[in-house]
Amino acid sequence: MWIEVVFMLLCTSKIYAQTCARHCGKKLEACSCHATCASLGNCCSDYRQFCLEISPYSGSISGGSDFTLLNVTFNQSSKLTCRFNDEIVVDGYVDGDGRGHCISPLLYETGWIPFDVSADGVTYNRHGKWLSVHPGKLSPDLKATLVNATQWQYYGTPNVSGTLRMTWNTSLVKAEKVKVELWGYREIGRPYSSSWIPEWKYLYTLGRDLNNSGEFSFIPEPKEKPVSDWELGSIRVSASAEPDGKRDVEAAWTDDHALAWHLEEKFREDSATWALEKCLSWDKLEQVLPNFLNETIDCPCTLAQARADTGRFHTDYGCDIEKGSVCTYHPGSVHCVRAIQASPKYGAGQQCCYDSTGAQVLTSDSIGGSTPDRAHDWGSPPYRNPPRVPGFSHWVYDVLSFYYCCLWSDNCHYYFTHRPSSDCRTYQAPKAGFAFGDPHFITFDGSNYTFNGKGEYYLVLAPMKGLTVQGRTEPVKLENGTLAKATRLSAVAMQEDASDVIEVRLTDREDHLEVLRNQEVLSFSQQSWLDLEGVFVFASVPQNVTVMFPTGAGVEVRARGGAMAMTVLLPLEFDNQTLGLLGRMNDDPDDDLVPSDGEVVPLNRTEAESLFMFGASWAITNESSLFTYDTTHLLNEYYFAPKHDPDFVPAFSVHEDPDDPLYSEMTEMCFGPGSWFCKYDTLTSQSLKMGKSTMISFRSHTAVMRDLESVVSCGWLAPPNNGKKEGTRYLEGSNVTFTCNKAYTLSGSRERICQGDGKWSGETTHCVSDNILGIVLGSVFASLGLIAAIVAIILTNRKQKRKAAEIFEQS
Ligand SMILES: *[C@@H]1O[C@H](CO)[C@@H](O)[C@H](O)[C@H]1NC(C)=O
Ligand SMILES: *[C@@H]1O[C@H](CO)[C@@H](O)[C@H](O)[C@H]1NC(C)=O
Ligand SMILES: *[C@@H]1O[C@H](CO)[C@@H](O)[C@H](O)[C@H]1NC(C)=O
Ligand SMILES: *[C@@H]1O[C@H](CO)[C@@H](O)[C@H](O)[C@H]1NC(C)=O
Ligand SMILES: *[C@@H]1O[C@H](CO)[C@@H](O)[C@H](O)[C@H]1NC(C)=O
Ligand SMILES: *[C@@H]1O[C@H](CO)[C@@H](O)[C@H](O)[C@H]1NC(C)=O
Ligand SMILES: *[C@@H]1O[C@H](CO)[C@@H](O)[C@H](O)[C@H]1NC(C)=O
Ligand SMILES: *[C@@H]1O[C@H](CO)[C@@H](O)[C@H](O)[C@H]1NC(C)=O
Ligand SMILES: *[C@@H]1O[C@H](CO)[C@@H](O)[C@H](O)[C@H]1NC(C)=O
Ligand SMILES: *[C@@H]1O[C@H](CO)[C@@H](O)[C@H](O)[C@H]1NC(C)=O
Ligand SMILES: *[C@@H]1O[C@H](CO)[C@@H](O)[C@H](O)[C@H]1NC(C)=O
Ligand SMILES: *[C@@H]1O[C@H](CO)[C@@H](O)[C@H](O)[C@H]1NC(C)=O
Ligand SMILES: [Ca+2]
Repeated sequence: MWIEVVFMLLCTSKIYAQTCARHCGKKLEACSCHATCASLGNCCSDYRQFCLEISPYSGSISGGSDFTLLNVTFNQSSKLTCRFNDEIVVDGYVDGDGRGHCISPLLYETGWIPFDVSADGVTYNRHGKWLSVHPGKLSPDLKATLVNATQWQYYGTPNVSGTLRMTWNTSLVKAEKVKVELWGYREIGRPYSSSWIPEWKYLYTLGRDLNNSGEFSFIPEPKEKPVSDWELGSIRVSASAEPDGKRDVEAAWTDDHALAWHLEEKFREDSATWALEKCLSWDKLEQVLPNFLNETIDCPCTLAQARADTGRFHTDYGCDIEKGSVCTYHPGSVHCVRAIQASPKYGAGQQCCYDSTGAQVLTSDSIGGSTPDRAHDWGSPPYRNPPRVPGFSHWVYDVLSFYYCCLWSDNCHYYFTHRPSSDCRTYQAPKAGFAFGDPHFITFDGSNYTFNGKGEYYLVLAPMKGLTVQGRTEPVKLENGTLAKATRLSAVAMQEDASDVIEVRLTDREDHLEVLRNQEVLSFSQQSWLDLEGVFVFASVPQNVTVMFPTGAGVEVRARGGAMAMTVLLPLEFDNQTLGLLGRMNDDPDDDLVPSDGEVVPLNRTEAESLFMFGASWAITNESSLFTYDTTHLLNEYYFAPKHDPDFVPAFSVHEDPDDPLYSEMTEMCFGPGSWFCKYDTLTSQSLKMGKSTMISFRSHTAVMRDLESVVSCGWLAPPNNGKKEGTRYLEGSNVTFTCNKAYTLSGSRERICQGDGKWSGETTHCVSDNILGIVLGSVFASLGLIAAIVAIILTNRKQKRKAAEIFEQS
């Protein structure tokens, strides 16, 4: 209550707006409350009307989740409806306790979708938001499962038949009797035009009046056209009482999948021929669709790079080394990543796969190679039009065709012609800036310093790129409760252009981070990945948070031993664009420390005070602050206090005293590179634990820097015609050797080595036939063949012309 009083009294618009925003769950400027003292009372008393809390707050993009409206009761005669995105109206109901429920609808987009609630079907006076999630990022408990996915995938191909089985968690459908329906997905209209739209259709019912036992088995029959033309879809389990094919009813959906099991009889008779025909027509289509390949980002050269460049690449859930994933579509690979951002014009995606030695796997060498995607699997804003529909579009343009060409028939070369792996010759690793411990800073250019100011500062300010990262420091508490003369990082807040503001802060629970979006705490209980406005956030455990922006900037936050460590990863496009505590990024460590208003401070440890002045100059203001001040402590210490506390004078140096009881353990623990930071932090905080976490953070940063080191790639080498090559690594020092088939002689280099300048040693390798006569005769026959072919073409052409003329005359 005291806080509300403070708000009333001070009536500062920023804090006021933040309060409203928190309550309304909207962006500051979109908040329906107005920033005046008079309306404050209104906002606070009836904000529940504006911002419904719901449970659960997220579900599949396919819809069908029943969610409860919390903190509001309805009477039984209410006719409840929910309206999503101002257009999709779904029925709700009031349960026995007077609590309202709605069912989430099918949405062709992911992220937060606003909805309004009406108790009379006319006035929509309550507002909330629903998080729509990509099926691949949804927890498996929230969907129906295809048991033995391989059997479903290949059903109807030679030797794959039998009974198909699926299961679901019965709590997903609150009904005794259920039915099982098949729904199909396709995209219609002219590609890359506004008529290109998604279509989602009820096809037929597989079973009805079944006990809701959580399990369904059936022996699928081949279907006839036109139903069998639906090759992609998903199975829905819903209450038997609902009419067939009714949209947006409570349901459990399976993952989208290729409907091998219901394709026409012809597929079962000869699946390879059927699939080849499909593969060829996809090949034709691809030839006329625009080429997106030069728009996608190049793959990292090594597995280490791919896993360290977390601002631009993220684990592909289908092939994840951490989960021991079987890489179904990428045999021979142990881990794949996807480019996080879709390409700007075409919404295309990039995927990069690596083998157990850490080398990239290329489609030109292996069926398990990395492949780019016409449609990014995760979709891309504005999402609702192909090829940007999350999940579905990717299936249509990149996955079904893989089934046709590679899985159901053996014609993968067609697929790889249009989806060749990117090599890594133009890949450039990002640069990393780092803040950790009692805060020490390692700039993007690798210089380091310690700054123990207390306040809120710009860590990165890159106005031309629209990126701001701010950090808050607070004094370290000693074990006996007094404050040390040192600070630690306790929160970071960031934004790029007009994105949602993301804040990550330490909480009272040790090593648990809290993430706020526009001043409101986010929950990661249902999924670890959130698609937000202009930013993605990933948090699989409470200690680790990754924030990813469209420019490719990434921020990694770690809670470790009571302190926060933070890495900012910036692509090279940020060169010359950054200022702030992490320095001016331009490959020159000597000019890193530019105060906000002045000349470069030379890095010189003996002048801790001038460093302190440098740090202080980067204090933010209340106007520029991205932070949330939602406790009296934060209000007093940071909002109504100088942003850089002039009264807080840290210890500029520490004294190592062999009589100190911590001394021996400390020297044992703090060794090697980074030991200075470890000792400093142990002594200022009088805590071995703090020193230890500093040491771990430093080593973790060193490992990331090593992983990001640039690697020279010479690019793929083709095997010679009539010969073979050995070796599929193309990085500096790699060695590729060539041999020729019998009756051919090798010319050029037998062995080529990738050199430091990115060029292969030696010369192009050829295999020359030993039988010169063979070549001469061969070419004679070839010429004869050519003449015959020309004659044949002329004849058929004539025939066709005649035929065309006949048809023309008839009409
Ligand atoms: C809303 O209801 C939930 C659960 O019933 C409760 O935990 C929460 O505190 C309530 N929120 C408000 C603002 O009353
Ligand atoms: C239910 O609500 C409506 C409108 O709010 C009201 O007119 C009606 O009297 C209420 N019925 C009961 C049983 O409370
Ligand atoms: C899955 O189905 C395939 C194809 O029918 C079969 O070969 C395999 O044994 C099945 N696996 C399991 C675990 O049942
Ligand atoms: C199917 O099974 C037969 C007999 O076991 C075998 O000869 C054939 O190779 C199998 N076909 C495929 C595609 O696995
Ligand atoms: C089914 O879902 C409920 C609620 O989400 C959960 O508590 C339960 O453990 C789940 N059961 C199974 C078998 O996964
Ligand atoms: C990609 O290629 C197309 C035509 O081939 C060209 O118009 C376009 O500028 C290229 N884009 C990039 C980013 O190189
Ligand atoms: C930090 O910078 C100092 C010079 O200011 C240098 O001697 C030291 O090696 C650097 N430490 C690390 C870990 O880079
Ligand atoms: C707390 O501990 C520090 C260092 O161990 C010491 O300097 C300080 O006097 C102590 N304060 C109290 C109140 O005991
Ligand atoms: C969290 O981050 C640390 C350090 O970067 C890493 O070692 C650890 O594996 C991460 N944990 C998870 C679950 O990703
Ligand atoms: C950064 O600025 C320096 C000096 O002004 C210039 O030489 C360099 O090319 C710039 N780098 C980029 C990437 O713009
Ligand atoms: C650091 O500053 C001190 C005092 O100004 C000066 O004597 C010393 O030479 C400087 N050291 C370096 C490496 O610039
Ligand atoms: C290249 O590989 C071949 C065969 O593995 C080996 O004999 C040769 O010594 C290698 N050359 C170099 C320079 O590593
Ligand atoms: Ca620099």
